[in-house]
This record gives sequence, structure tokens and C-alpha cells, in this order.
Amino acid sequence: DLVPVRRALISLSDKAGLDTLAVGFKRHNVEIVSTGGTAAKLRDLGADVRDISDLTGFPEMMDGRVKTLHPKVHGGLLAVRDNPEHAASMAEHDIAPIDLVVVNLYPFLDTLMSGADRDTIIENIDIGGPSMVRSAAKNHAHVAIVTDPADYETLLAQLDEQGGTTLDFRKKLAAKAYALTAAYDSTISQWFAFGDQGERFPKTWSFASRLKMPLRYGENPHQKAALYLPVGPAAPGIAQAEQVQGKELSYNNLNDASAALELAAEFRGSGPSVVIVKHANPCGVATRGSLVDAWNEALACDSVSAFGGIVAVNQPLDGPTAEAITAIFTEVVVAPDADAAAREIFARKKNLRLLLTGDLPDPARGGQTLAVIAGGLLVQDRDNGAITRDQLKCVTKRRPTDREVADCLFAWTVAKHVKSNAIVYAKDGVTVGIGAGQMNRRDSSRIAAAKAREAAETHGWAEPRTIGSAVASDAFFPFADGLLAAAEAGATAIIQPGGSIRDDEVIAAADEAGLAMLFTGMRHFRH
Ligand code: 93A
Repeated sequence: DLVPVRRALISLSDKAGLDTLAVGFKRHNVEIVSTGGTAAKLRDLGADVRDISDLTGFPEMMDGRVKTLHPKVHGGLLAVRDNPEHAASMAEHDIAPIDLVVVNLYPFLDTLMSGADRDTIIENIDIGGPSMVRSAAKNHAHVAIVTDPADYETLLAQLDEQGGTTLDFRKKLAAKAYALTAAYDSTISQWFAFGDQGERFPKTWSFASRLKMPLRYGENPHQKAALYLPVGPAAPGIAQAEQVQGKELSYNNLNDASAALELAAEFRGSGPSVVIVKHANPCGVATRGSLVDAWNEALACDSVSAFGGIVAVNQPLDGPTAEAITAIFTEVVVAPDADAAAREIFARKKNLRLLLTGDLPDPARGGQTLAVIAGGLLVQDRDNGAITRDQLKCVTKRRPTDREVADCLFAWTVAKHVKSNAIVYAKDGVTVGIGAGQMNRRDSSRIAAAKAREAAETHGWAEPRTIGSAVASDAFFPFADGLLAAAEAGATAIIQPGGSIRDDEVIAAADEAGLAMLFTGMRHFRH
């Protein structure tokens, strides 16, 4: 199983580590064959090199587009050494076996990210490199394919200690090699589809990704889990966050933290805001003059659910907020940053996971979201829909006051991030009752109002904070009953998409109850 290395083909765009290879190969009398730039560099380093054009009998041509694409290269890589017919072909055509390929590819992604022009991007699509990578990897029984400088050390150690590459190592290298070419082509195909042609839904969807880290476990402890990042440019989000402290993250932690961060990001331009999430639904959201006040108000919405919650804020954490958050059990805190005082306070809670994101993602950004269903992949545009004040349509006799409009918009923004059916009561920039994820809208309304009554009991308030509140519904009220329940709970203003065949009935009920109602014309289902 051991393959000695007599001839190596080296072709590198990123020439880091080439000196180590040159020294190691000299020690083992390896014949080095190289492409132009790599050969020149090796000669600078004082190594003996044979030019690829000497091996192929053809010059490198067409701006380097054709260098290694030749039967003398691919025959030397693909020939099954102990196959008599292959051996005969090698002899007949004077093809020498190549035992090792060290290659890394034209930097397509870096070129793309540098903002280069289209021609430069196209020129950086490597053809010869991936071909050699694939040939060598297919024939890993006889050839080693090294595509990652991190493997140079093991390679040289195997030559030093065993006099050749082991089959086990060559298999690992082959797996890595195909992962590289798959990701490489996937990046190119995504650029063609999205970047170059602006297509939304290309004929095939490829999403090359690389392992960021294994996770504590999946949705349940008996499920293993890991986090992957896209190989290409990634939209900003929780997956890029830096974990400053705390226990290993779990699948649910990240899923919840993502939901929390996306909602906190809606308040980018607003005052200090806090979002508390449980099971991917917000259970308290508040915007206040200070972050600690926002925390206290968000917590007051549903302090029972907030236990063990995931918290996201829209600005750097300070000491007083950290002190208040750590007063209850919190699983994860997500923030753009944290000052020294906050970090010190969090450090006392060893298990608490603190994730820092730098910037907040832009809620208006485009792109697609993916969901896996059994046997398939659902792809859709991100829900980046937003409604401005002047797009709202008042459908009732009574017009909402300025404060009611502000509360409607706040509740509407939160409702967008609550699983359907979503009902959100808000008052003075604070959620006061949230009903999430029910199979009918009336149940969500009832739950939201009941939460508000429970909060009043817990805090000893004279009345639930739904009195004089605004209420948002993520989709239209199909019947007047949900709306009447809101009126009963004390809401004075309603925001909803409208568009039900019974809108007239619903509007009449609102007028009857003296409510102000705004239609958005946009729905925010979230499943
Ligand atoms: O333009 S190519 O696709 N045509 C080729 O035949 C070829 N062979 C190797 N690019 C090709 N390469 C790539 O050249 C390698 O993948 C490597 O990234 C690069 C090294 O070129 P040089 O040694 O001239 O710097």
C-alpha cells in the first residue's frame, strides 16, 4: 500500500510552503515537474526542476490556459500501474508515472471578492488544476493528491519515516481533493447564476459549505450536529458570530440566537432594544432610552418564558445590562459588542454563551433562505418586506393617534418574527402579549391576552398592559372573532394585512368597537 514518490508534479497559485517541499523532495531524490510560475519560484529556491513543457513536448500556451492538459500528464496520473494494458500504453506513448501532485487552484473566489472585472474573473477559472486534482484523486490507489498546505508536513513525515505515502493518507487526501473541486465549481456556478446573470432560481442549486464546528448536539441530545459556513461570500448573520465565552453551542442555541439577532437587527436605527427568544419565538421585545430599561421591559412581558432564554440586543452591552441579564438564568446573549464591564460580569457566569457579531445584519438585504424538507430543498427569497408609515391604509372611521401608529408598527415588526399564527400586543415600544405558533388565529389572540393578564398578576399591576395597546396580526383576520377578542383585551388599534373576503365584516366590527385599524397589504407568515 506504500507508494514511493519518484516523480512529483507541483503547480501552485499560492506558493506558500514551497520551500519546505523543495527541501524535503531533494532529500528523497524526487523528480519535480512544474508549471511556469512554480518552476521559476523553485529555481529561485535553488531546486532542480523539470518544466512541464519538457514533459509534454508542448509549450505552455494560450496565456497559460493550456499547460498541463495533456495525455502525458493525465496518462501518468490515471494509469493503473499493475494493469498490463495500461502499462503497454504507457510504454508505447512514452508516458512516465506521476506519483504525487501538489496543486492549489487559481484564486477564483478571491478574484471575485476583490471586485475584479468579468474577464479577470473568467481567467481565474482554473481548468488544468482541477483536472489534475480529479485524475490523481481517482487514482489514489497509486497517486497522492495534496491540495492543502496543511498536509505538507504529514506528506514529508511519511516520506521520511516510511519512504512513501500510505493508502490511508491517500484516501483522506482524495476525499479532500473532491471536496475542493466540488466547492470550487459550486462557487463558479453560483457566480454565473446569481452574480453574472442575476438569476433567482438556477436550474441546479449548489451550496458548497465547509465545517465551522461540531455542535454540542442537535435538536435533541441523541442527534449529532454541526455548523457549516458557505464556501463563498456569506451574508452576515449568527453563523459568523464570535463566541467569547460559555458552554459549547447546541443546534437549538444557534437557531434561537439567529431568530433573536434577526429581530434585534430590525431595530438597527431605533433606540436601545432588547429581544428575548424562546424556542425561536420572541417572548419579550422592548425599545427604551437605555439598554437596561429595555431589558427590564422585555423581561416583564413574559418573565416565565424568559427563563433560560436567548437574548439579542441592538447595541453594545454595558455593565448595568449585563448585571440585569445575569440576574436570571440565560442561555445565550447576542450583541454587536460588549464593553469591559459587561464582559467581566458575564465572565462570572461560566456557562453563559456570549456571542458578538460586530455589525448587525441589514434586515432589508436580499438573498434566499433554504429549508430542508424530506427529500428536497425549499428555496425562497428572504422575507425582507417592510412597511413604512405612509404605506399604511386606515380602513376604520376612527384614525389612529400617532402613538397608536408607532405601537402598530412596532408590533408589526415583532409579528414578522413570530411563528404563525402570530398575534402581538404592544404599548409604548414594548410587547405586552405575544401569541405564537397556534393552528388558528383566535387561539393566538387568546394566548397573547392571557400572557398579558398573567404578567399583570405576577407584577401586581392593577390591569393588564393590553389596555390601550396596539395589536398586530401577521395575516388577515378571517373572521371578526379574533378582532373582537383583541378589543375585549383592551387594544385600541389594530394592524393587519387585510384582504379577507370578510374584510367588510371585520371592519364593521372594528368600527362598532371604536377601534382604529390599519391595513399593510403585506403578510408575514413564518413557519
Ligand atoms: O489555465 S489552466 O486551467 N490550464 C492548465 O493547463 C493548468 N495547469 C495548471 N491552469 C492550470 N494550472 C494552474 O496553474 C494550477 O492549478 C495552479 O493554480 C497554477 C500554477 O501556475 P504557475 O505554476 O504558472 O504559477
